[in-house]
Amino acid sequence: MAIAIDDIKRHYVTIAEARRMDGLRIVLGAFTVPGPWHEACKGICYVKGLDYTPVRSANEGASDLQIGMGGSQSELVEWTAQSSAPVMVWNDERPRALWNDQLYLAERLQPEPSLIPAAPEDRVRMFGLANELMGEGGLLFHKRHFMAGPFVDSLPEDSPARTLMSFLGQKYGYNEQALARATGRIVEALKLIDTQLSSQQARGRRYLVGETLSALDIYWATSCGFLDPLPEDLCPMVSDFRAPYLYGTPNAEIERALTPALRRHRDFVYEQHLELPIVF
Ligand SMILES: N[C@@H](CCC(=O)N[C@@H](CS)C(=O)NCC(=O)O)C(=O)O
Repeated sequence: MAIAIDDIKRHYVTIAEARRMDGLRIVLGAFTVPGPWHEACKGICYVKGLDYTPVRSANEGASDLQIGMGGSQSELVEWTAQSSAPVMVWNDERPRALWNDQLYLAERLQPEPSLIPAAPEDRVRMFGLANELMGEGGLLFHKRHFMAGPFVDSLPEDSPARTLMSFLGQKYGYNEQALARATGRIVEALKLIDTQLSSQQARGRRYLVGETLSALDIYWATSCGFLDPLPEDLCPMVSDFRAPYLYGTPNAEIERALTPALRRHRDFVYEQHLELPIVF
């Protein structure tokens, strides 16, 4: 049976309400697509049993679908000095808008289970590989160029979707050269993760580094969702977004590099460690 979107959405407070609260608040899109950074942040909290208050990123009264256009995130900018989500805010400390800052904060607030390997070599490997997925210049940033380029060209002139995707493209540095590099960089990142996974499996290990779950497994699971989202019963997202240039594989080279072993590892991480179905 299909799950109604409203049943799987959390209650989100407004930014004004969040600013009056203490404790951990996380600005999330309140939008039913599995944003890979959002899902990673939520997944880390889930594994650690860290409670938080979800916060809408749009201004009070603005549509979540406008994602920052026309000043619709001015309240977020005023609070966090930037305009993307997720953002973690702990008490009156500085807002944390970057994935690695968020991981360190979560580790400090709830050290167990630790998602950063204790062995220095594993740690270096974990952060290096995580950056290939999550960092500027990594898989996710490159995948986003497909939303801006060929996809925008396929949308009707003057449609709201075209305006939104062009806006996001500009924000994230889309240009033809960036798109031309994207497939190579995405394939490179997939090969790095695939090679790491098979070398771990050859040693009888289930996880991407060391012997237990680390943040890298979570980053992989949520990044994979940008290329191959979990099925509708596990990830009841806005269905228009299940498309090659949005949440899917935009070409055969990327499709080939997303190996069955990589997909299986994503399934394993979700089944064993993360909340299913995904709750937005
Ligand atoms: N700031 C994050 C990236 C987060 C990010 O890019 N979020 C996207 C959604 S997945 C976003 O908020 N896009 C809407 C916007 O930028 O206006 C990081 O680099 O760690």
